[in-house]
Amino acid sequence: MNQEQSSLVLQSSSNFSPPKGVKLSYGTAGFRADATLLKSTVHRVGILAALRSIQTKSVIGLMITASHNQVSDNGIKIADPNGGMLSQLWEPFADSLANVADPFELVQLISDFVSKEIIPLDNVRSAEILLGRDTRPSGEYLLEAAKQGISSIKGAIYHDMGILTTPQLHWMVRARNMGMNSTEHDYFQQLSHSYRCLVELIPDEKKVSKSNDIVVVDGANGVGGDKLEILRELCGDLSIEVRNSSKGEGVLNKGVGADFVQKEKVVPSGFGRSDVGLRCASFDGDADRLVYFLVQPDSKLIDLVDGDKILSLFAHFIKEQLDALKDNELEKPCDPYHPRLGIVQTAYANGASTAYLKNLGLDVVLTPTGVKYLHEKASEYDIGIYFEANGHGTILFSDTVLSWLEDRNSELSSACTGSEKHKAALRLLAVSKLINQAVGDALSGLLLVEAILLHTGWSIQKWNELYKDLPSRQLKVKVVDRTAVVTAKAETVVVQPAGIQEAIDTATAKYRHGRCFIRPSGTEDVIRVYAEAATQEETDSLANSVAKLVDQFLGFGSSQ
Ligand code: G16
Repeated sequence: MNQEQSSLVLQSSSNFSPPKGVKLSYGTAGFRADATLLKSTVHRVGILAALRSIQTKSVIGLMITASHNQVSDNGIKIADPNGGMLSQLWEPFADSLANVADPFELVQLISDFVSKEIIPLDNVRSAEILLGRDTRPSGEYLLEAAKQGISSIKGAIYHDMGILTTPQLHWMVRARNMGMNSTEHDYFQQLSHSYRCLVELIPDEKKVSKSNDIVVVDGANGVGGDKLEILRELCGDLSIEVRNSSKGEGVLNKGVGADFVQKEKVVPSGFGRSDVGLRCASFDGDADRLVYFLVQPDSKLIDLVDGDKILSLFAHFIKEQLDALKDNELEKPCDPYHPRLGIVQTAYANGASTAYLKNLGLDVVLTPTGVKYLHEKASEYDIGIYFEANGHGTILFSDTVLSWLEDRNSELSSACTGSEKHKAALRLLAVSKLINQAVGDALSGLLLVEAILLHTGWSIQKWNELYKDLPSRQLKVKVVDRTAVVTAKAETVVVQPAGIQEAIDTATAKYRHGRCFIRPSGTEDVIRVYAEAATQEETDSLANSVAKLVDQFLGFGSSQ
């Protein structure tokens, strides 16, 4: 790194000293902490994004958001050239960058990394970063910090895309790097067009009047509801009522939103007795998660239709289309290519969902929590469907399967246009355009769920009956140092601290159909506890007893 560049970084960084006595780490989805601690981290991630852009000769995205966390938190997510999360190979650099205190050491760290990665800093033609933020008030000053970080690398420029959902920004980055139209308007056009395409492909006999069939959406008091209102106008007769948009009085994620609904299994603010029987859905704070729910007759509790159920609905639909496309043995020549359909879940997946998917004959694999892991695994299939129970997921289509579908489409449109086989190819092509190929996206997920429900003629109740969830419970335990917990086997086993896994096993063995695991959260300063058992009472009892163990081994002893 030459003298001029070193001085630029040094000068810019002098306005952004890291907070003393705080260690920040790149977690499940980037950096996340109380917003007041993050200025220097965001500034430095601006530098990192510029370097990544130079190295990959591509556009990179930075999204200022803390997603499902409380409004006083904030964070930063980094979108790589393909629109996915930052390459895991760069995470150690991100960690060191966030924590180095001395400005000269910071310059040295960057200089060493630039040499190691052979990043041509002296000859920067273009480095381009797209910036987005959610509705948090702290987003404004953090965005400014990111801008200054980017500008401290010579030749790097940014485009401020304004307030967006996280998946919109990831989509834009991917589209830009693929040379496609990439504005927010293009995003809305692509989603609404492919949704309408799917609806037009519904067989006439299945088309029923749905004029009073409404979906009521909780926008978590964040950006998602606002964007959905725009999208709704482009989707024809899709009837959507948005509540808890960012324009109301409510606080972001407080008593509302996908994380609240999924974890607490109670009705979010703004919903109640008049919603009993209606199809309801919830987004999280940056609209990368989607869950559905039904308000129970007591108007307080809900029947949760979570990410696992969305995954099952998608898997059922995709498999149906692939089956329709199979040539029967009498057809000559018989197409030898069969796309591999794979399902990716985490340990949080309800046991009943995994059993259902395996029963459909599907290949199901588990990864650790975090879209970065699920996405990577899903991309190994021709069509990979991944979902976390919390509602974060999408469907990935490989280039091979897309060109096969295009070929089948042209072949079938001349031979047997309008046949079910032809429509199956068209439906899969429409799904590949509707569902976000970069990251889980509540807006595109909602449109696909709605299109599939129309296609099948299923109510939410019928969809919910695909399988019956095993009772489950999730708890959070505040501990002294959550990094003391180290897990293995896709987070199903704790290897550190010694002895705790044996204690968890002993507790679990006392319950019928008991299953329990713990893991450190990568977005909040807590240990998460997940339990399943034969009844809700037994599940709650198991979760509580393991939470006590966590507290005894690692906590403040508050539950003793
Ligand atoms: C992020 C990740 C998700 C993960 C969630 C919770 O979601 O993108 O993959 O499931 O955090 O992670 P943890 O249990 O480690 O706190 P979001 O929507 O908060 O960005």
